[in-house]
Amino acid sequence: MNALRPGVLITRRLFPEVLQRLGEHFELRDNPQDAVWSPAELIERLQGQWGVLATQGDRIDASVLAACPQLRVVANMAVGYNNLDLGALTRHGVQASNTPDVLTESTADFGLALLLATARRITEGERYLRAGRWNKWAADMLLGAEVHHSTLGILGMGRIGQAIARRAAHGFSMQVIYHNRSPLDAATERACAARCVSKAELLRQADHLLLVLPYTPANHHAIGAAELAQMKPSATLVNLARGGIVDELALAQALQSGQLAAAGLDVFEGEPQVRPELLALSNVVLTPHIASATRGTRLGMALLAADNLVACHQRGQLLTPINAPLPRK
Ligand code: 8YV
Repeated sequence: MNALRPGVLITRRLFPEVLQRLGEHFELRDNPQDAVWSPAELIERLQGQWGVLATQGDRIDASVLAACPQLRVVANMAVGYNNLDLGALTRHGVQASNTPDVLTESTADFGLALLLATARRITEGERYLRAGRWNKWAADMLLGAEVHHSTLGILGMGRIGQAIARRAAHGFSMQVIYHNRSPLDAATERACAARCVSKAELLRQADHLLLVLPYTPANHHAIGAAELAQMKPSATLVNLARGGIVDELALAQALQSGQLAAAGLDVFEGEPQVRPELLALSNVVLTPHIASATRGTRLGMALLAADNLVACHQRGQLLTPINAPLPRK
């Protein structure tokens, strides 16, 4: 151990390029087995570390920070950072960063893919074929919902929502409506060909509703029984954001009763566990949190997280900070 080089913990198995870059600056402690650590194991491995390259499965809150007083910086390899207690980090003088931009386009591609798979019943059709049930063509077999020229509702109109809107409007001739904390400026709205509406109108008008908003306590179960009841029975719901935004039990009931046609889910409240109520349904497409999963994008995310640690060490400044902690005494 070189006493002059700060220690960095990498909580999950990452790419060799990332280890190499970090290894030029830090004493590394990594996780080549890719074990998923309990909170106590995370605390144990964080002892004496200056920084951590974390992922969205690593909860870093007041209890972790109190137990790891030497920790100065958390580089989260995700654009979402609901796994971090930002208030506690700020109070403890710990800097934190996320990975915006690098994942926008591939996540938007996946949003469209999941919407198409769900509305056009692609995975259901594949299961049907593989089960040997396809023995004749039928005019009414596996009929799905139109995607082109339909109305796409987007809840949360950040970078990913905008990239999805551009694809939907220009590639699929969809009408795009959105709801966001604040409306986009006129030029961005024009580029996305999108119109800002109330949440109630979004729910009522959307043929397909895509969720891409950040997960905060305020939007826990933002889509619950009351919201699902306002949607068209023919509608599709796609969640790319975080599982906790949707009340999954209410969703399973709506899908089961025919109150909602179909759902595409890449994220789950208790992931990697998925509710049996959802697994039992054929009108749900389920994917294991892979919206950003291309090699180029995941490598870009990991390198950006690594570069944040390097920049913080060399200049005391993160590249993509998400808090502004008071200087430590
Ligand atoms: C990541 C994501 O793959 O960036 C996010 O917020 O949800 C995904 O792109 C995942 O969170 C890795 O930590």
